[in-house]
Amino acid sequence: MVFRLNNRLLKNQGIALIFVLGTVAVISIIAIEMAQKVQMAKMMVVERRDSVKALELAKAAYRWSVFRLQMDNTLDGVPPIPGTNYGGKKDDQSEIQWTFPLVYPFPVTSILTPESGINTPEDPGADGTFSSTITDESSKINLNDVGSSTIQSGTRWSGTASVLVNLLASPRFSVFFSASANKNILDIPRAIDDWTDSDNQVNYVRGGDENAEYKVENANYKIKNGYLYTLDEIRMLAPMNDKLLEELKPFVTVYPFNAKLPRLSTQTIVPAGKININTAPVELIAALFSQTAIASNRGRLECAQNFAKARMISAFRSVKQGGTEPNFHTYLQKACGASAAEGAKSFIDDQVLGSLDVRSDVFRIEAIGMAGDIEKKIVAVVLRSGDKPKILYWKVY
Ligand SMILES: [Ca+2]
Ligand SMILES: [Ca+2]
Repeated sequence: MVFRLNNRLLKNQGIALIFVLGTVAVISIIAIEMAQKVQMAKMMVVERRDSVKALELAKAAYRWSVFRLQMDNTLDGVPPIPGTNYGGKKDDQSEIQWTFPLVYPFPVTSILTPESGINTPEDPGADGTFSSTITDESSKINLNDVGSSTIQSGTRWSGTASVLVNLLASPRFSVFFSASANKNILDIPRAIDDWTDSDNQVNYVRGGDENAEYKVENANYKIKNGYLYTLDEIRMLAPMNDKLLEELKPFVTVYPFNAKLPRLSTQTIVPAGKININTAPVELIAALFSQTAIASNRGRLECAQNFAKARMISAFRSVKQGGTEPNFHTYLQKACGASAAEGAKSFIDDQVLGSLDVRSDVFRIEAIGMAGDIEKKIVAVVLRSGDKPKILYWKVY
């Protein structure tokens, strides 16, 4: 009997112990979970704080970049100083401060030693950092200016379209348009032309449905009939492919354009963007020259290379004949053997001349803010005009 009682007592005690242990385990799990939640909440607060900070820093970097561009504009108001690179409205890569990346905190040089008496902060980047770069979009071909207008005798291509065709005819792109590839260089401007104009008729044959080629893959496909908003959009053009797009990217842009004005193929194209001869890549300069004036690819490239050397010493101040020296026309006559004789073929077609400039108006700003482990990036494209820049594109990453 006693034994049986003891046995039951032991059993009860065992059950109690299991209860206690069970409770302890449950409490421990709750405690650990609570601690984890608190930790996570803390991390989220820090992350949110850093995220806000990083975005504000990126915005500050953007504002700084805009300020630099405006400052450059003000400096352009100073009259040109003859024989020097100073003053006057022009933009070139060697002179202008916006071509250098900007960072914050500003670099502290080693001359600030303890002996100098100036206190340098222990960790200047502790409160976050930013960096920004400005690149020139006016050094490129604006694809939204590529198009044709119907005139009585046929089709007239815009100057910008001619430059694109010349570029595509250069050796760099020959692989894409060989006879075996069964591709015609003109397919590209033709496709852009009908993509952006408001009608549904194929312009170069003056008839037929623009969508016909696209409907082969998708019966319901309708092309945009509006301006290109991004570069990647041109991948959707029927004659475009990934490799050609990558090869083209350094030379082309879609800015600026005015989405409010639909493009009518019956009207002559007035280019919304101008190519800056002081900053355009050498291959693009070569594509400006008329193929009838300099017949060989080699001749065009050599002339462009010489011009690129000349603009490094002194930025060009005007494009058309008779403009302020250094002048593009004078240079081409001297350096590229253009005949000065009456009736001689002009080096650059009039249409193309109308889409050239010596300064830049459109810039891409990449502004990055960093705080803690968080990085925020703003990519913006701005049109520098008047007092306030016009934002053409804005995206936060
Ligand atoms: Ca169209
Ligand atoms: Ca059309």
